[in-house]
Amino acid sequence: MSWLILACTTDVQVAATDEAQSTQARLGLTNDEVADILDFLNDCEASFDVLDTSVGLDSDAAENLVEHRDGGDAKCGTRDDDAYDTLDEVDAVTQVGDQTILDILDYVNGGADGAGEWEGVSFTAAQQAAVLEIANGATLAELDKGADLPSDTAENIVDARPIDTMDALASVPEVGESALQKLKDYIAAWPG
Ligand SMILES: [Ca+2]
Ligand SMILES: [Ca+2]
Repeated sequence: MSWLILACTTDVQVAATDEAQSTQARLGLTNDEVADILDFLNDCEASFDVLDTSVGLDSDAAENLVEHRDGGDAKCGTRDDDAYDTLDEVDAVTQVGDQTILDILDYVNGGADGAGEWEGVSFTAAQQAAVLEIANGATLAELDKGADLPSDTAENIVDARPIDTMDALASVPEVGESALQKLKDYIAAWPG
């Protein structure tokens, strides 16, 4: 019986620690990273469209984040705004989870020099532009044979046009790490 009591006690302690730990500590973020996230979210430029489309957040999370910041008048930059003072305040917004915060961080980091990572494949700003050009301008044969994509992946890319952002490209069905890597490798060879 004693082992059971011990196990229960341990569980309670773990739960209590999780509860007390800040979101920042739990995700292992630096103070600079947290400051960047808060600055980004508190800026009126971070509209629903930016959060939903550019950052690629779940639309409910994007809507709730903007609503919280903008306050009752639903306008950013007015007196009733409720700025995000801590990462815990961000985390407490409905539908916002760890992945939401990490997605925002990715976006904020990418914004610094224009580089970014999608499905684990990193792209410089120039590579992003080139890959989007290919995604929008290459023929089906070029995508299929030239870039060596599976034919259904190539067809999905053509069907999804226009593809305006890397997030949009990464969210095309069948486009994952392998396809993005192949498109990246195809930059130098694409005749377009
Ligand atoms: Ca307001
Ligand atoms: Ca606040």
